[in-house]
Amino acid sequence: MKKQKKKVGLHELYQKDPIEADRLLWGRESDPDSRRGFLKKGALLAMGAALGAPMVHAANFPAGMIPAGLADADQPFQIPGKHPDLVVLNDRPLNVETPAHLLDDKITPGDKFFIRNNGLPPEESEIDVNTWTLTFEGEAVRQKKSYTIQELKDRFEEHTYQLVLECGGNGRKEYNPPAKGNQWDVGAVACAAWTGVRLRDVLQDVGVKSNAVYIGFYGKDRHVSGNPEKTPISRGVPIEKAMMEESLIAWSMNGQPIPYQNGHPLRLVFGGWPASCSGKWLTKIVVRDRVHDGPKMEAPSYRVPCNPVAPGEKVKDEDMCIIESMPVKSVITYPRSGASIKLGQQLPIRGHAWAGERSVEKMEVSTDFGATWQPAQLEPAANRLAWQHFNAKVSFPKKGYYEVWARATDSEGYAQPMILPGWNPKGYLNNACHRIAVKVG
Ligand SMILES: Nc1nc2c(c(=O)[nH]1)N[C@H]1C(S)=C(S)[C@@H](COP(=O)(O)O)O[C@H]1N2
Ligand SMILES: [Mo]
Repeated sequence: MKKQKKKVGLHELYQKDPIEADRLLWGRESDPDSRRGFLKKGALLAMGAALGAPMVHAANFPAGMIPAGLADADQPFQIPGKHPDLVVLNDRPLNVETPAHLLDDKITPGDKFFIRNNGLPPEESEIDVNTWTLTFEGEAVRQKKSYTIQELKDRFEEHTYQLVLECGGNGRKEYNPPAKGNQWDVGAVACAAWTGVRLRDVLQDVGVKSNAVYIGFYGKDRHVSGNPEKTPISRGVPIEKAMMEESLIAWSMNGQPIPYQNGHPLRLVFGGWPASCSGKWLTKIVVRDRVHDGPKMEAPSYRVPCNPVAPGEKVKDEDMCIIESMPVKSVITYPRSGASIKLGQQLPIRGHAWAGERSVEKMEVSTDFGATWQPAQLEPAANRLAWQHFNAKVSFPKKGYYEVWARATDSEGYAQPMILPGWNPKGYLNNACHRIAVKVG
């Protein structure tokens, strides 16, 4: 059976919030008070491309209105710069995942990189690479200090690492009883090559006191309520993780500026930890003398029961523990689920595996629902905290329906479970084996 994709249509998008819809689609800069707006050059080009011809009198076209040329076509809306087949789970805030077969690249390209926003990104007019500053403060810095992006580039050594970012809620849709939140399938994960400076080097320049326990981030995105006093998300990591070699303040993804929705012009990247730690549109880092307590640090956000619970059980906030390193996991990126082959043909299988702070030691595939497993070839990681690629060839004894399951085992001997792992109230950390359907005819 083919999975039902949720696509948000243009009309639905404009009905909810016409101004935000304009912004999403065209990057229209609008003044929320007068509800008027104008389109920037890039937006005009995008609009022209969608309409099949440039809109000559665009300056007179009212904000918040669907061009008739698009309103007739009942097409789903597309996010500028993103692949049209990404799946939109929510449009306010924007939450978009990548179907497994689109994760086939060894390094995830920007247009296929998932989006998980907790609030509304800064307006593009608020993003000026030349004046953007990152400020360090908090109980455990020797002095408050700010850097422009150029200063970061000039003063510190540049590093590039391939790092896996996976949302803590990736795989949530399988949990039963269901957990509230984005019903991610398997595609809230990606591994790109990130370039920037080590957070450690900058922290050392700022001067960190011995009482430092945690860092926290602040970004330039706004709360969905529109209340400027509210912060959509401010999470962080323990100082030990902040000081790791691969922990970056990045300005580039795959040699390009970071895509707008993924945190342009500056973000944190902490490979192997819930991606919620990796602050986008980064403007401030606080060095704390305690566990950071910004929005979505506190229970039950990004926490799981400290001890296993029965499905559906209520868990007290004080019994919820912060998620740190993510568990071992893999995804089959070829073929796409639903593939058909002829009897006698071998089917090539490929995908990626990752294991939080650990490495993947072994990769296996099964075509008989886990009764027997055959080893897959597993490549070493490009660097620590990057995902590893695997491939295998499988064959089938007779015509019929099969599933290919993939199972990774990490360097400590922990393997992915074949069925759902421990239920938890917020539906985090589902690392069950990925499976695809195959018909042999
Ligand atoms: N400023 C800011 N940083 C943020 C978020 C956000 O909403 N605002 N979302 C976090 C969450 S929950 C995830 S999973 C990752 C997603 O990164 P991506 O959108 O680049 O895939 O960013 C994290 N950093
Ligand atoms: Mo997330």
